[in-house]
Amino acid sequence: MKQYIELSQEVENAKSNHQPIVALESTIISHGMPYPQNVQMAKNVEQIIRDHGAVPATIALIDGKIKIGLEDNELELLAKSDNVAKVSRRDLAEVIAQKRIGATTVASTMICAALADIKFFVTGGIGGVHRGSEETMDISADLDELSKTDVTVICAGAKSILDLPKTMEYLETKGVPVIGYQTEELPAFFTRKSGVKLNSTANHVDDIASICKVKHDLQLEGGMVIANPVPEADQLDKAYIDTIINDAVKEAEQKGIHGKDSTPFLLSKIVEKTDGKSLATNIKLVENNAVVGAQIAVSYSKL
Ligand code: PSU
Ligand code: MN
Repeated sequence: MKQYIELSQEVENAKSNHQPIVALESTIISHGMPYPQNVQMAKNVEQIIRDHGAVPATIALIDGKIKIGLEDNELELLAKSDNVAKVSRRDLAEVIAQKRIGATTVASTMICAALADIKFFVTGGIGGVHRGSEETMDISADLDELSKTDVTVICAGAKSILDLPKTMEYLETKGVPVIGYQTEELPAFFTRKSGVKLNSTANHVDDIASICKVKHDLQLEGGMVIANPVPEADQLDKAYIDTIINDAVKEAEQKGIHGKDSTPFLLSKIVEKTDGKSLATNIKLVENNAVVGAQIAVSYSKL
C-alpha cells in the first residue's frame, strides 16, 4: 500500500514531530471554484491552518501516487488544468493505475487521509441526498464514506442544491454523528440556518476533540461531521440565494445533467448567477472552517 502514498516534506516533518495535521480536498479546487480564486483560496486556507498551529495536507492524485500535501506548482496544476478527473471512492484505483491527475472529493479525501493516519479534514460543504432523489437515486458517495471511514469532516453543512432533511435522515440511518459548532441548526452553506434541527451542539472545540477521542478509543467505525456556520457578516440573503439555487437546479434538470457532473454544474451556475457573490461567501466559509478545524486538531493532539 505504501508504494501509492507520497507525503510532502512538510507533512513528513509534521508526522515525525507528532504535530496535528489537517487534510484538505482538491475537488473544491478543480471542480468547485473558478481559476484563479481557487488556487488563492487553497493557499490561504493552508496558511490559516499553519497560523493556528496545525499542518495542512491537501490531497490529490498525481502520477500514480496519492499525494498527501501539495507543492505550490501542484496546486496550480489542479487549479488550472481542464483534464483533472473528479475522483470519488469508485474512481480511486482507476485514476491511480492510469497515472491521471485526480482531484479528491470528500469521500476519497477521507479514504486517503485515513490511509495516511490523518484524523481531521476541512472543506466547504459535503455532498448529500440530491433533490428529486426519489426519481434519480442521486445520493453522494460522501454519505456512505462518512459511515465507513474514521475521519472528522469540518464543513459549513451542505448546500441547499441538496435535500437537507433527507441528507440528515440518511446520516442518522448510517450512524454518522453531526455536531453543530455553536449552532443548533444544520447550516446551509451560504446561510447560517436551514430550518433543520440538529441532535447535538458543541460550543467549544475542546468538547469536539473529546468526543473524537472517545469515538476513537471505542473504535467506532465511520467519521463525523462538524457543521460550522458561515460567519454572520459573510452569509447571503436566504431568499436571494434560494431563488438562484432553484433556477440552477431547474436548468440542470432541463439539460439532463446527472451523475458526477451534477454538483460541479450547479456550483458553477450559482457563481455565474450571483456575479461571484456566492464565490466570495464560499471562500470565507472555507477559511472559517480552517480556523475551527485546526483548533480541533490542536486540541485533540493535547489529549
Ligand atoms: N459541495 C460544495 N463544493 C464542492 C463540493 C460539494 O459546496 O466543491 C464537492 C466536494 O468535493 C464533494 C463533491 O465531495 O462535490 C460531491 O460530489 P457528488 O455530489 O458528485 O458526490
Ligand atoms: Mn451524485
